Amino acid sequence: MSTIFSQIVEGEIPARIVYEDETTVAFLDANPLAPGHTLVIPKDEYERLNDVPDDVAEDLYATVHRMVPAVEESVDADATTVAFNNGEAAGQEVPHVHCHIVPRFEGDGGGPIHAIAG
Ligand code: IU
Repeated sequence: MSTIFSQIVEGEIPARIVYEDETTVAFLDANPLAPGHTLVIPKDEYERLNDVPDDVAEDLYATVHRMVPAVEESVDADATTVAFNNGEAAGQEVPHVHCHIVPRFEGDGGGPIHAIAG
């Protein structure tokens, strides 16, 4: 049984895909913590960052690096919180590694890491 994110990769369920290359996809979070909240995932299924091979990790980081300024620009954010919930005890709900890029705004009231909780 594939993860919900694999189903997005396969086009089996809809998502607002904002970037795609051979190994990674970025799409808008369905329940955004802020407008423009984006998730970056490897196309292949790995539960945790610990499971991701080096070459895929490089591609994943390259996509995050590319998406951060794009996300900030798209919603005129002042900053971004960029984080992985890596494992259940850290609040990871979807067992397919994903990086949150959450737009942040001056005075938005979110803490440095608590913006990602849940
Ligand atoms: P977490 O780090 O595993 O807690 O984050 C999962 C995220 O996936 C969370 O922000 C959800 O809103 C998001 N998400 C989604 O975008 N589309 C879905 O179909 C499901 C979860 I399920």
